[in-house]
Amino acid sequence: MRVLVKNGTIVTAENEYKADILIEGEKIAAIGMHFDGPFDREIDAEGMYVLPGGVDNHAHFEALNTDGVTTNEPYETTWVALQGGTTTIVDFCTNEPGMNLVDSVNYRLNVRAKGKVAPDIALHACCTDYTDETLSEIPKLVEMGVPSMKLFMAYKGTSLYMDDMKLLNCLEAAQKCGMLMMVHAENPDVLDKCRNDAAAAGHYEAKYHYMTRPPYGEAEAVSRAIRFADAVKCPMCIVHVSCIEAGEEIRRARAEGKAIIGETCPHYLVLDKHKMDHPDWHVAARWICSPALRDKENQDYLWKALNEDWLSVCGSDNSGTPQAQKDWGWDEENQRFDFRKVPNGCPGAGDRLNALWTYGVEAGRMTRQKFVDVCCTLPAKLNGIFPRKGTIAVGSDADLVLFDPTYRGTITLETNPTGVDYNVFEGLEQKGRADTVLLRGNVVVEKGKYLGEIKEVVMDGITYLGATGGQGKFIPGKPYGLGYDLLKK
Ligand code: DUC
Ligand code: ZN
Ligand code: ZN
Repeated sequence: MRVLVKNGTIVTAENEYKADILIEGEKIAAIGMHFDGPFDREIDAEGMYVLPGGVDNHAHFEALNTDGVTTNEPYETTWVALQGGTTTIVDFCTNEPGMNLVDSVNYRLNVRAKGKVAPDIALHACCTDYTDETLSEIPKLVEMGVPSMKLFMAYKGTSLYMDDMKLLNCLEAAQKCGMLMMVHAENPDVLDKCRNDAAAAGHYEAKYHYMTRPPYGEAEAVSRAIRFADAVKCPMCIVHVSCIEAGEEIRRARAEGKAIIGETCPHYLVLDKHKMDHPDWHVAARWICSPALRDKENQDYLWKALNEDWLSVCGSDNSGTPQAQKDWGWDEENQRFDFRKVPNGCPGAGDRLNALWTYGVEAGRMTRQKFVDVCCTLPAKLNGIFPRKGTIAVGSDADLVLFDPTYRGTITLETNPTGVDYNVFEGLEQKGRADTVLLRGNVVVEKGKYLGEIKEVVMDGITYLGATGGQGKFIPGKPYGLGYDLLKK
């Protein structure tokens, strides 16, 4: 197939210019003007910005909770990411019950996700069951194209929790083979103390979720993680940074030349904690995620941090927990809602670009170049999939978003599907949207709609809005990504 995308304005992390893009097969063959036909297809991008396909650094599909139950939407729902302009998700592969990480990666790619993923998919390992084998698995994961791993400093008392010794051991092993370490940084004892105190005082409403996850608990864990990473000289990504206190730790570390990358998420940039004050607990539970949504005052800071690059990437942290599972918050025995029983996480892969464009670019808080950098280019560099992904260049995969800056709308579940039965951004104004999306040269979204067949998919007795025939490919990541470049400075 020879496809010409013509008359658009190409936007990359460094540049913006009018040019046509010639696609041959799955790759960008040339960028320029006056290409000779014939073409199998010509796509007119007049009035559109032509952006690299989005790369989502942080997606959870079919994630397992501590009992090995999936509390996240199935892979068939990943079409919502494509519809929102994200052509590659970097998904987390947790341990399957009783399986090591290497086998879990194989199981995820060959069983769970096989033939179901709509965008392309890269993987982070996510150690949720540290065993004697874990450290020797780290170089094997890297060889398999999984050059990053997440560890949880929170959730003490569960298999997710990594104490400081395990964390240090993993950092040492990762540093030897070019793996990036990622951490969920919250101090578990701070959380447990606050949560126990709230329950003892009879406080179980959703708002106690944010009241018992104080910013200092996040900041303390961020600061400890940074010290460990720096001591071992292992680059680290602090994921889902939600507040000023945690961001300041990262700003200082980067100013000192430490190889630390910060990630924040759209929900921290545009939503605040009062969403959880909703009088109906079913509704309030939708915004229970970790770290918690914060006071509005944090938002300006997070935008500034992205702009000035002490937070570098914006991942969705898509955790589409359906309402039926949010409703696990109902404590039948005591006949009351209990915020501690609600699975943590919000869906957001579909609205990541919409939120960043509307409240970043359109609001004058970031340039289009910066938008591309935080949503596409830096996440690809971080995960070792650049320049195949994350930019518009000759030889890169032809993942393109024709972004219509004139679109105006209001976010609703119908217009902005999430795969589950609610949208946490419901009611927000939206300016601009992905009009047409190409994945490796194939048009998969037109006029803002995914072209595949949408159908109901049932997983664990819950119905989701899925799509058939996932065309997504596994994109193996290379080790020694962006974090290691910082280390050399
Ligand atoms: N951490 C995440 O990254 N996502 C959902 C829940 C959590 O604790
Ligand atoms: Zn986390
Ligand atoms: Zn996450």
